[in-house]
Amino acid sequence: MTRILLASFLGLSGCFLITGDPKQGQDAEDTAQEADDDTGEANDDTGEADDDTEAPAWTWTPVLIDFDELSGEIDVSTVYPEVTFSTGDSTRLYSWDYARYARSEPFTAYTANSPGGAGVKSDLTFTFTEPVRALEFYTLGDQTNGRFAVVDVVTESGPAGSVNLVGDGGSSTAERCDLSAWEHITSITIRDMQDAYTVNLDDISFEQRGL
Ligand SMILES: [Ca+2]
Ligand SMILES: [Ca+2]
Ligand SMILES: [Ca+2]
Repeated sequence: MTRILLASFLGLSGCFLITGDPKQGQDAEDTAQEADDDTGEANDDTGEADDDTEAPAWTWTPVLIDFDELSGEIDVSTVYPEVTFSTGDSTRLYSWDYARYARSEPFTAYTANSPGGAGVKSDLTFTFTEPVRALEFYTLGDQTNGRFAVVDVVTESGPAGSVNLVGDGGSSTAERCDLSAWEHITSITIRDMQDAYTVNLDDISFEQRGL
C-alpha cells in the first residue's frame, strides 16, 4: 500500500489505492510478504500471492476482452458472456475504432449516447458472471494529467476498496489499472469521471472463477 501511495506522489499514471485493504481476510503469511518487499514499482508483487490458500479448489480461466473481434461500432453491454457493462444513465458502452491509438487495434470502448457519438462521462459498472481475480484494464483518450476518476471494487465479501484512475494527459498513451490485489471480485464501478469526453477502455483481462 505504501508503494502505491508513493507512486502517486512521484507523478506516475495508472491507478492508486485510496481505501481498502486488499489483503484483508487472507493469511498472515501473505501479509508478512506484503510488508517485506516494499521497494520497486507498484503492483509487481501480486502474481502468486494467494496460491497457498488450502480450499476450495477453484479453477481460474483467463479471459481477455480487447473488443478487436467485433465487426464494428456497437453496444457491447451484453456481448461478452463473462461480464456485462452498465451505466447509471441512458448511455451505453460502445466499441469504437480508435485505430492506431488503441492499445490493441482497432477497437476500444467508451460510454456515449450512440455509436461513434461524443464520449459522455457516465458511471460504468462491470458485473462479472462469476467472480474474478487478476483483473486489470487500460484507459486512454485521457486529457487529464492527474486523477480523473475513481474505481470502486466489490468482492463476494462486499465493498472492498477504491482506487484513483490517474492520467498522464496523453490521449494516445494507455494507463494500466491493476486490480489484481483483490480476489473474488464480483463487480467494479468507474465513477466520478472528470476527463473531457470520458476515456476509452481497452484490454480488460481477468481470470474467471469456476469449479
Ligand atoms: Ca482493442
Ligand atoms: Ca478524454
Ligand atoms: Ca494517457
